Parts: sequence; structure tokens; C-alpha cells
Amino acid sequence: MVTYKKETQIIALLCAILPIACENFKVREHSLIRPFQGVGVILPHWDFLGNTMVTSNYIRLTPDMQSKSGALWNYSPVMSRNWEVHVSFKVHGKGTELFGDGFAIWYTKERMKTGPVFGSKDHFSGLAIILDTYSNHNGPHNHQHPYLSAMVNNGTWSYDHDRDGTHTQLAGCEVRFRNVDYETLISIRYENDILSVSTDLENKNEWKNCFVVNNVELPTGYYLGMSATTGDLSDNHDILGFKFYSVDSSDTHEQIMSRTNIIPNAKTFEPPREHKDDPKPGMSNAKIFFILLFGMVAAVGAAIFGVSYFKDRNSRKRFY
Ligand SMILES: *[C@@H]1O[C@H](CO)[C@@H](O)[C@H](O)[C@H]1NC(C)=O
Ligand SMILES: [Ca+2]
Repeated sequence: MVTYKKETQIIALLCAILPIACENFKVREHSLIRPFQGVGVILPHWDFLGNTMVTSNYIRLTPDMQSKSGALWNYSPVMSRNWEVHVSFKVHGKGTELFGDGFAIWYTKERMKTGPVFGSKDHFSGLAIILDTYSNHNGPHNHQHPYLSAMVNNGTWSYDHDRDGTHTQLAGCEVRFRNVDYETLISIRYENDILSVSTDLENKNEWKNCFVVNNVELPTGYYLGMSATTGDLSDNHDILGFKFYSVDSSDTHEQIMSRTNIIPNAKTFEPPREHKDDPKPGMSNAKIFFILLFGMVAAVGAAIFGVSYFKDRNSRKRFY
């Protein structure tokens, strides 16, 4: 992963010297570049919906408030066979122990469809890269949260929130990106059916591998998007930049054109964990408190009743 970081750095340097040379490399129509809002059009090439708010420096998919949902979708279908995207983001909020729910980066057949999967449609067709900040699973998890994972779907599968998607994921890794005061980045590279995801979360300007999965087939002609949602728990889910790079391919034009017909599929899934139902949720502290309080009241009541009963009996005895 370090290799292509270097490659992109070299190209970035070339771009700085000779801007015309890199027009093909960074594709403007799939990218989001600051300032997002100024005079004229807000976000050329992109649509947004829901609670998404655009400022000049960031695009807030959701604010740090309950039950919000927002999305951002690119207009143009991606016609490159190989590509790489770099998304800079910031997830932050007041919560220190509890926050949620996270966001997703999409490459899907349909765009602008709202739904339950981090603000977007379930039973989607395409690729989802999920940055899940809230652990829904009550049972033993293989991992900590925030958790980054990939899911490929042909429209059949449902994303299972109760199990944090672990039964449908291709791969994943633990990530720590919340509440830091610098930008955090994710790189998604799709080249010759290999999906590689890396992150730069420590402000070191260095990619760290999250996972590499072979044999992932995705068609051309799908749309890029991002969405986020909050529920009982919340966070600001901010997007600070989205850069799309077209990566060279040795395929012929015909081979690339025929890829529009591919049905998304992946040969290798993570071995699914056993599908156990979660244990019943534990009692809340408030419940325990009221049960104890009720118990004490009942005990005191019984004691008073007992004392007066025996007193009564004793006093009656005296009369007999
Ligand atoms: C979608 O994937 C499922 C499970 O892998 C498979 O059984 C089904 O045939 C696929 N559907 C299509 C249209 O390819
Ligand atoms: Ca979750």
C-alpha cells in the first residue's frame, strides 16, 4: 500500500508542476474539491439530500443530533475499469462513550436512494465501504469499533445491523478516527478485480493497509456516493474532500465496455460467524434501581405488617 502512496505522491508532484499532465489522472467530474460553496454553483457534479449541509470547508452528512440522515451522490457513472478514491473525512461529536452510527462510501447501481444502511438503500447492487462507529452486537464480537468493512451485493443480501454486517463482509479492520483534530483519510483502490482499502488516521501522511481482497467483480457505469445516519446516538459526519483517480488498465476498449454487464460478486467472503441470536438486552441501571426500591418498600411494608400483626395477636392473647 505504501507503493501506491508513493505513486500518487509522485503524480501529485507532477500535477503541481504541469497541471495539464494530470487531467486524466484525477477526474474532476468524480471529485469534490474545496471550497465547496462560493459564488456560483454549489457542488458541481454532485447532488445531496436529507440533512446534508454544505459549507465552504466541509460537507456535513449529519450533524451531531439524533435521528438525522444525509447523503451525497456523484452525477456521472464511473467508466474507468480501474480506479482509486481518496476520501478525507472527520467524524466528531460530544459523545465520549456512546456515539453513532457511522457512514458509508458507495459504488452502486442506483443513486439518491435513502434507506436503513447508514442512510442508504438496503439490498443495494454494488460495493459498500462501511465505517461503523457503533457496535450493535451484544454477543462476543471479533473486533472493536469503529470498524471498517467492505460488502459486495447483487441486490440479494440485506445488511444486518444487529450483527454489524459481519455475516456479509468481505473483510474488515479496526480503525480509530473519531474526535481527532486533523483530517483522516481512507483510500479505496479497485484494480484488476483487487479491492484494497487503506487508511491514514494518524496524520502521518502514510497509508496503512486495512485489507486486500482478490476476485471482486464490479461493473463499470455505477455511481459513487457517501451517506451517514444518526439514531439515538449521534456524531458529526463530515466529508472534507473526495478525489477520484483513474488507474491505467491493460484491457482493450471492448473488454472495458463489456464490463457494464457484470453482476457484482466476490469469490472470497470472510468465514461467517455462527448466526446466534443476541442475548436479551441486560437490565438498565434505572430498572435495577426501581426493582431494588420496590423490594425495599415491600420488605419494609412486610415488616410493619408483621410487627403490627404480632402485636395484635399478642394484645389479643392478653385479652383472652
Ligand atoms: C446473487 O448472489 C447470490 C448469493 O451469492 C446468488 O445465489 C444469486 O444467484 C446472485 N444473483 C444474481 C442475479 O447473480
Ligand atoms: Ca453498527
